[in-house]
Amino acid sequence: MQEVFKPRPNDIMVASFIKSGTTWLKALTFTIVHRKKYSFSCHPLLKLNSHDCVPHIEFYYGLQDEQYLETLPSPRVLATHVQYSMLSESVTASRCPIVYICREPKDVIVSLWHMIGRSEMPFTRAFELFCEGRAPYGPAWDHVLEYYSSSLHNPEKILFLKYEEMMNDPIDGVMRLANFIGFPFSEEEKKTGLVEEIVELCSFNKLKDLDVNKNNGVGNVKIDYYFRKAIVGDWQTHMTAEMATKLDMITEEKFHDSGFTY
Ligand code: PAP
Repeated sequence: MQEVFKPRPNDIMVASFIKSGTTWLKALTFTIVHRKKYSFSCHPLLKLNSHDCVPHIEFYYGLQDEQYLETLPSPRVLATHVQYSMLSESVTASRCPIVYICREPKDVIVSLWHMIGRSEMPFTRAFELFCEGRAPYGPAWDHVLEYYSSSLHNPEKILFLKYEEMMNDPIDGVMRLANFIGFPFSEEEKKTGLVEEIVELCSFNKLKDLDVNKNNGVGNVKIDYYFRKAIVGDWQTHMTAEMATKLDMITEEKFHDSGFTY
């Protein structure tokens, strides 16, 4: 991917550490960008999982058809879980905007365990591995910090979003997102409630009950793992106070000098 992938200047890139709100951010970005193309009554998201609407670029090199990405019409909305420092210069130096979403790590590990670990190991073991930084795509904190500091250095290139803030005020989040990627809402669109409609279409409650998101699977992952609970603070049902304190201390130590907090 580093050697071959060449973004187009009008691509839009969704980036995240796993289990941090990728499915949601993909749905929102796709819907914002293509809002003039698709009506909401027969929208692609009603028939396709958002991972089918917005492909992860790294999965197409070596694993799936590399040419597929080339066949997509512009503007393409693409996604990646790859660390910022591992993206090629063709991506980081290109004009295409990157929208990153992060999530509180205690909720990330709970979500991750439900997706890939539950049948493999007890939660306590998955928690230990996560604390050691042993997770797909590396330690969560390094991932977040790379995108965070890059967003500070280059605020026009990277929009840094937090899952919890988006959950708290999705309307504001959607407007910031639309402005950043160059698809701002007109006054007319705002007046007619389009922003609210997009938030509703992409909401957890709407998407989780669709047949496509209940019955199918993406790769070898059951789709219900993409739509589990979507609760901020669900870690409280899985962790002891000691575990939470341990993870909080690691987070504090990792972010100590960065100015970043969740
Ligand atoms: P991925 O890395 O496998 O793509 P990702 O979409 O980043 O997963 O994260 C999944 C989490 O987002 C799930 O959280 P949970 O396990 O704590 O429940 C999932 O429920 C949540 N999620 C999925 N869709 C939405 C949505 N539309 N709004 C809010 N949260 C969502």
